[in-house]
Amino acid sequence: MTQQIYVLNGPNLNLLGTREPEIYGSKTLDDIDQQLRQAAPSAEITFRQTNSEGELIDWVQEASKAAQILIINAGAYTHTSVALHDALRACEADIYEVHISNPAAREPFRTTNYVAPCAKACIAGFGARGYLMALTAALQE
Ligand code: CA2
Repeated sequence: MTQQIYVLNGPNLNLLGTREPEIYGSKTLDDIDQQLRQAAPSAEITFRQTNSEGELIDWVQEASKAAQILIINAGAYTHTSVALHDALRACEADIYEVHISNPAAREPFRTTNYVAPCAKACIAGFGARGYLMALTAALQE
């Protein structure tokens, strides 16, 4: 059976590679998408970004039905969204949380995390490489 993998990205991550390279690096979301597809050619990868909380929740619900693995960088919704937390709790896919930066080492408001309690594992602070690390680790589970 072909592995179905969803990679969901939250608000402002469409700006990756265009601003704040000292925090988020120079890779774009398209670069990351390509890198993951090259690393797992036999998997079916659905890679998306949205700035909308409701759309992100809709996609988590979709992933629950369609995928075995969900890799999610929820951006700032990580720190604010109880609704996202509830959707992730109900999600049947294995959830891997990714952050490009290490939120725990930044502003205090980034230490609240509504995603982590729902995740099997979290990778943070390794830059864009964290996505590939999460994918590789998830495929070895
Ligand atoms: O480090 C991460 O991956 C974050 O999820 C990124 C979020 C931030 O709110 C989280 O605390 C940690 C912000 C994404 C904004 O991305 C930008 C990229 C380039 C330029 C501006 C924003």
